[in-house]
Amino acid sequence: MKILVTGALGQIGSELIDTLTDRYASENVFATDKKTNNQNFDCKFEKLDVLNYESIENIVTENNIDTIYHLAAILSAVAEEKPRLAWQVNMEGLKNVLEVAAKHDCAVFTPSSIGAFGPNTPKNKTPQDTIQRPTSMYGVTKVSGELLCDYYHTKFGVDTRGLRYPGIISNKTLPGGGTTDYAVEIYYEALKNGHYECFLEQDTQLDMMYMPDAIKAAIELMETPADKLTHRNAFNVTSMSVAPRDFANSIKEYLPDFTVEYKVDQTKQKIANSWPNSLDDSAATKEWGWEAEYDLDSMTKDMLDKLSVKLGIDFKIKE
Ligand code: NAD
Ligand code: AKB
Repeated sequence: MKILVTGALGQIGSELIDTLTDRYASENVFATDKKTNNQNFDCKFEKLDVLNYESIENIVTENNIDTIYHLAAILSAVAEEKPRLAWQVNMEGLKNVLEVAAKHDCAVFTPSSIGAFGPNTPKNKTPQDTIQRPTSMYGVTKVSGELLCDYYHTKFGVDTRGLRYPGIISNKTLPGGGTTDYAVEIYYEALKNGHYECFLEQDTQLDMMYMPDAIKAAIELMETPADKLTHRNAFNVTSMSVAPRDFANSIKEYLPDFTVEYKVDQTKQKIANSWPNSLDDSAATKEWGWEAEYDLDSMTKDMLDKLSVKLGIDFKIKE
């Protein structure tokens, strides 16, 4: 397997690269991003703008790439500020990757999101196949991307696969401008300042997942034999359905003096309100054995442990 990753310096890419190089060997992984800042991957890295078709094609042909993890994208909050840019990067970028994949016989992994659902989607236990009429530009690009990936599979035979990721929590790279970013920031601020100003209302219920589960899901899906898959683009996956208040309470178990204030950002709240409360991920379980490892408490312990080391803060979990 020879793997190209786009958007590799982002929240997911920066951790996916480490797993891919461990699993498939450094010489088989090629990391790229539009940015070039201080990456220290154990594999080749090159600057690549996914809006440049020729550059993608050159990397694919020169390195015999057969699998592309396409992560370059504009996330929901930034997309709402810059909708034209979001359409361009999320749709043109994806189309370029799919075209190269069709021409050079590459498999493609593209994340979708809970953002691919909208206000008239069933809110609780949102089914795999249901109404998708998102109202944010991010959601418009995500549902269009799912359809485009399906199209390239049925029309051109490209092995496209995807996951509808929930909000992802991690401790290596900060998130890139989404509606669920609060769920990462809250851990940093709890350790640094003992206080967090949350931009969503305390009872805004959304699906979330810890990064190790997000990476595991991507790799497991890509390694599943094709004949097992009915829903390629894209599978509902989730680990927990939680609100800011739940994160606050989970952190207080280990930092009892932690406080949270709610200063709502109306744009982000509106996006969050249009997304499901909880996903039904049984199709992923049935078709390729998906199962999350982390729940809120085990994630909180690991986040506080790892972040305290990273931030140089004297803190130990008391069991
Ligand atoms: P991120 O914003 O952290 O990283 C995206 C990366 O793409 C950045 O490093 C950025 O420099 C790069 N990029 C932007 N424009 C580019 C371009 N034109 N060419 C090349 N690179 C470009 O995003 P992420 O959280 O790592 O998300 C990766 C994918 O997963 C996206 O499709 C996102 O929609 C999806 N997703 C993420 C989450 C989450 O919570 N992180 C949840 C659901 C879905
Ligand atoms: C965002 O908030 O934009 C992402 C997502 C859930 O797609 N984290």
